[in-house]
Amino acid sequence: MSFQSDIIAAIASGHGASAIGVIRVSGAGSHRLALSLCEDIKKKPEPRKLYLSWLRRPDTGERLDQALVVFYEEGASYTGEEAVEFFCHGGTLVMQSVLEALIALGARHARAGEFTKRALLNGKVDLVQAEAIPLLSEARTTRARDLALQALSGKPSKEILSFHNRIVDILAEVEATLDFAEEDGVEVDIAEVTKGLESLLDEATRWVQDGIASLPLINGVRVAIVGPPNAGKSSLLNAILGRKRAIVHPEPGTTRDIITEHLVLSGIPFVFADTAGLRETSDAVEKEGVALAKQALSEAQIVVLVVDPRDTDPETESLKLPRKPDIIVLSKADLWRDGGEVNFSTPVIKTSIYMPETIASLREHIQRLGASMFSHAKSSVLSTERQIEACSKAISAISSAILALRGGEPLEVVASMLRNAAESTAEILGFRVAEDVMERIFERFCVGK
Ligand SMILES: Nc1nc2c(ncn2[C@@H]2O[C@H](COP(=O)(O)OP(=O)(O)O)[C@@H](O)[C@H]2O)c(=O)[nH]1
Ligand SMILES: [Mg+2]
Repeated sequence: MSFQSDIIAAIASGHGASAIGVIRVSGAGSHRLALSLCEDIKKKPEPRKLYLSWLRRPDTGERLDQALVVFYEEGASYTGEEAVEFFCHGGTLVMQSVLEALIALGARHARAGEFTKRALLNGKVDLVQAEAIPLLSEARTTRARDLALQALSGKPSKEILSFHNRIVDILAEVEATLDFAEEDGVEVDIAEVTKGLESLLDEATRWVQDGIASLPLINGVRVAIVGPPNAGKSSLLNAILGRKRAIVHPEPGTTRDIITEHLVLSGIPFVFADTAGLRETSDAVEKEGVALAKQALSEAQIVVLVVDPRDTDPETESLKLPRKPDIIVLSKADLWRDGGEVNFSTPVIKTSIYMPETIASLREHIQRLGASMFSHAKSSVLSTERQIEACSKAISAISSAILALRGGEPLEVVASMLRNAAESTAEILGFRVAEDVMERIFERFCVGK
């Protein structure tokens, strides 16, 4: 038996042995395809009911598992298509054999994210909701989970859609003035339009600010550990993590690649990056490492400069960096005596990997810094960098439209800027705008006549 339509199948639960493993099948014809594996379901199954059945490959007669099977009708599944889910025993071989049997029957392997992509195409979710799904499964903190759940709920999408509609309304007004320039009584109120756009601008600006403040709570606050070679950076990362992650060696220039590690400190996720020691070098690989270190430094939200005060003056070293460090660590404190207090505006912490209390105080300091930088982030309408970028494009288009209106530029110019703005907000939700704008304009057109 083979099925013509594009039925996709995949193991939907995590890898490795588990109590239960889920296999998802989606596409028109998936019920019939799945049923040909189910020995115990004789009649047409009712949707959304669990059926217990032995699974047997029809082509080889081989028994694969005893599973719970649920059937979803078109329009009432995750993807919006006719779909089936198998709750198998969670053995790797079991799940793999059931999947292979489905493939042999005519399904094909789903591509990454394809179920969600189909859900998007079938209007089950918009792009903001779709993007919340990986955020949710990757959430490391309750804050990240809350933001993802909020995005998934569709509430932010509604706000974005209403924002988009307000732009389209204003655009329609401007377009109407253009279309009926000769007729009486059709003229846009410039002051009113400008006011409307200004309030949109304020709102979008707030969204972007909240989004930027929230992203580190999802992706992790980036902490770059930088400093000269042999200062003890890798040892410090290991000590912070409480396990040996980075290679530590007395020879300078050991760390070349960036080593990143996630760590949650009191509910705030951090991504620590151990970097190659910053120095001039002729070694090609080390040079790459130094370039990567500089990049990590520029992308970091918190920069920790590590120096062994016996070798390096922290102040001079600090000045060499492209940006001021947030914390200066004077390392290997077990090997030196205090030579008087250092007087910096930057907080200075003395550490030794052999003095656990110094590491604890460094961790606490980093945690507090992260909390002070990002804890104010409230719930955010925007939850990914892509959404923030698209919203920023809308902001600049709206700003240009306001300037054009103030400068008395032709309405055609204003309209084209507003069209750009509407396209950017539509991009956040994942739909094309041209059609939509046309429809809205057409609606008005009819009413106006
Ligand atoms: N005594 C002492 N030695 C340390 C300390 N931290 C690092 N070292 C040593 O300093 C050398 C360089 O350390 P490493 O972490 O590789 O430095 P990096 O090049 O900055 O990453 C190694 O031999 C470490 O064992 C410390 O707190 N106390
Ligand atoms: Mg190192």
